[in-house]
Amino acid sequence: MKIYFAGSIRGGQADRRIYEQLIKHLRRHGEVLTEHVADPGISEKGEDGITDAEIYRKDMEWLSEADLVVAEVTTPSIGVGYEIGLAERLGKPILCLFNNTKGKMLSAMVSGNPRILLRHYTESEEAECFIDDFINHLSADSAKAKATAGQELSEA
Ligand code: 6K6
Repeated sequence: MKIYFAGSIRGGQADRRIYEQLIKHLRRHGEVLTEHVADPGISEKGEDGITDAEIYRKDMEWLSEADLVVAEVTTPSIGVGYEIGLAERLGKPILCLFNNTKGKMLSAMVSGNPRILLRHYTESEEAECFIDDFINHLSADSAKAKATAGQELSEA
């Protein structure tokens, strides 16, 4: 399973530690394509010779190949909002996690979107349970769809 994790970088890295924990947890379910989001030096890394155009191209490639998207949306970020919008357009299952304890307001473009599964949490352990539920339901749905398709083929 390929997982695209989105979290604020230039929007602010106040929640970087929580991204680190969530990414570590997501690794139990599959390959996290975007582990660098929790990298402490990431906002300065563009200076290593990787251009913004290359970052954009690579991230769009990863988003296209991802099976699902988990976005931590507590710190508002243009990049994360863009990724969520594109993931929706590509038909990817999306879980957004919002930390209630930080005194932030969530954009209505996330909270009002019926195609996004939004979960509010207070502790990272709670967010991890939401991740497990989200991924386990998706896996169960896909197993059911495969079984139905197999049955239809054998009846044809
Ligand atoms: C690493 C190597 C070279 O440059 C870097 C640093 N920049 C980024 N690397 C990878 N993905 C990025 C980078 N900047 C933004 N993103 C993507 O946008 C991530 O997937 C995040 O989910 C999202 C963050 O957007 P902003 O607007 O908060 O930066």
